[in-house]
Amino acid sequence: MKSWKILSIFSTGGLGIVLVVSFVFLFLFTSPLKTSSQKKGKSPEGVEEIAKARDLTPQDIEAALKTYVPTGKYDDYLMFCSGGHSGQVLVIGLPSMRLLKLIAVFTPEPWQGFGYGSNESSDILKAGYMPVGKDRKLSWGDTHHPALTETNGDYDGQFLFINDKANARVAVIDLRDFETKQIIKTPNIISNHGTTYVTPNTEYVIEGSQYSTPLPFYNYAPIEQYQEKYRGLITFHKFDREKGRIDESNSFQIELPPYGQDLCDAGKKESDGWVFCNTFNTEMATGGIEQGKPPLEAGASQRDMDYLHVINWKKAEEVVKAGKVKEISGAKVIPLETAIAEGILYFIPEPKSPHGVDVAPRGDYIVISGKLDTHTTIFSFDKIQKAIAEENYEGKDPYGVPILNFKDVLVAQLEIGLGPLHTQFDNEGNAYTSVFIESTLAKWKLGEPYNSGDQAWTLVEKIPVHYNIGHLVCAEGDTVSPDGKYCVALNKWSIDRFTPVGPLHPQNFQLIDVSGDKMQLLYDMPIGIGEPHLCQIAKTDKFDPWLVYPETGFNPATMTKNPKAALAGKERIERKGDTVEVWMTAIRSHFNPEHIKVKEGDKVKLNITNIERARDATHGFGIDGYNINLSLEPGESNTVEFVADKPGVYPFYCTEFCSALHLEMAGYLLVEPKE
Ligand code: RUQ
Ligand code: CUA
Repeated sequence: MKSWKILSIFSTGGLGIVLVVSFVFLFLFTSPLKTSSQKKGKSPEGVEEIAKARDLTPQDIEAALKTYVPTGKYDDYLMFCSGGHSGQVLVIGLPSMRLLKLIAVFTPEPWQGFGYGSNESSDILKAGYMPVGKDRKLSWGDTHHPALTETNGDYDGQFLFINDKANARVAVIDLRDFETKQIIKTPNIISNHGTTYVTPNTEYVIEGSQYSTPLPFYNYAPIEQYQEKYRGLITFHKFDREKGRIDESNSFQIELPPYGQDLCDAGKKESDGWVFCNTFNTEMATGGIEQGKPPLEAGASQRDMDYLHVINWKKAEEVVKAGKVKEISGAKVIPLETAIAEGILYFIPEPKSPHGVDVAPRGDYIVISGKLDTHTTIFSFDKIQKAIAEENYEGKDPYGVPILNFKDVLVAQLEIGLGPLHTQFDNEGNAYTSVFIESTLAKWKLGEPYNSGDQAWTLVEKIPVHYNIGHLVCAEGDTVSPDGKYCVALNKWSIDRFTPVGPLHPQNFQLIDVSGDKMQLLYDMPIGIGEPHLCQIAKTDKFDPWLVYPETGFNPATMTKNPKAALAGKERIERKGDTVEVWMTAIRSHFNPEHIKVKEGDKVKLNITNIERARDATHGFGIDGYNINLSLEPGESNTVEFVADKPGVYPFYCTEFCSALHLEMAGYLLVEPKE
């Protein structure tokens, strides 16, 4: 009995309970210094006794109090994180750091029934396949950068975008039901990285390419012709907020030199209308280590400076409207010469293999960090505008793009540590930069008008993080009105932070309280899913998700009521030739109908509706042996089509533990042999 109890605690309780229980046991059996209650064989009682028993410092206790969210209470913030190679998005509550949801995006996901059988979610996935041959199927994605929709530069909680670096795709998630609605395979590029970022009113979703390839799509050119034939591209995906979809017919691309375009950020407030993108490899190295050439990493790191791309997207929009574009693979592309001639593209030298570029809350400063540098470098938008107006260039790059004078647009360079990457902001004029090589988080002060006098452009504090911090994210820290309060260090390595689980270690998200004078590390969250990159944190009250679908028979793929949905009292099976169409309802604890009789070779079309209105009363629908698997949330209608190509008897059942008689929620697909 006793061991059963312990087992059930382990299987149903949270990590916290497991830790408490294991510690108490460890303590009881190993500690020579037993407290009074333990001597009597009891667990430690009271804060002091527990703290002593668990060897907790006052700081640990403070951290625990700051992150604990009691049962039934909600988190203050939602954090949306890329799920890396899982091709998914993770939704995490702050400050508890509890994983609330995993959103299926680029990869089939069984629990949500995303991408199984032939139905609408599979069609969403399919729309993102590579347009070669017979649509090359893609069953993974490498998500990097989520972006919440913005209104006036602030998160509005309506939609979320995320990219797939591996195949140059962008997805749209609707935050009414937290489900993926659209996947776009971007024309003319095969990899991306500087995406997704949105303009301040989500006019466009910005996507920079990364590894240059020949234009157009799938064109071949020998690597020796890299400089002439290979190109970078930036895509502006037009977002139609009414429809909740990217509108490809109003999207456009700009041709760029074959430099490794990296991350981007949209200007805001005074710099609205502009986009800034980093590059590395302006050397245009292509590697070739096997031929005794320097490896790509060495070739791409020879020059002291690469080029920050400064792009006037409002101008580009006009140029597209005026028709000064080439059509390549169905996309409108502004040629490089046109971008230069029309004043759309400028370069600024930026130090040492830059990575992050981040625009300050007022849109006035652009912060750049060089991966091989010890500084972050800050440019002024005003100075950039002045230099452009005065045509004050230090020269042109080999493709004719004007290069502004570094010194003329520079405001400050701050020594913050080796390997700075990304920067976020708070509500008190502070910036926070992740320092990868050093494994620290650096807090520093922006200059006028955020801070004045000796305060301006000063390093305030650094704290160690564990380990190899990539991105960091602060509460609403890339908007026009950051919240401060929390930052999360998104660490690539965890090394010794967690109980070992084999050579592939979890990553480590570290929650940091930035509200006081000193930064305080509050919580380590192991991430054992994919390799997350960026997250965004938004106040919970920005979201207003549905708790059940608004009408019975609702189709999440179209976000409207499906006129053909199966409804209560209208369940039936109809045959037309060799097609059998079924209208089925699901409610605790039965499907109706329960027998589906077809003939071998029949096409089966199944319309199923969950007719429950109760919150959380989800039913699943799986047909054994047919790889069919749906999740039906209350009100949801879904369809699935398949060919009954194998005779036999196939049970179908509800895959969610929905009720006491959940096991009885089942039926049979009976496939009669032809003869
Ligand atoms: S980046 S490696 Cu966002 Cu620092 Cu993708
Ligand atoms: Cu419905 Cu289990």
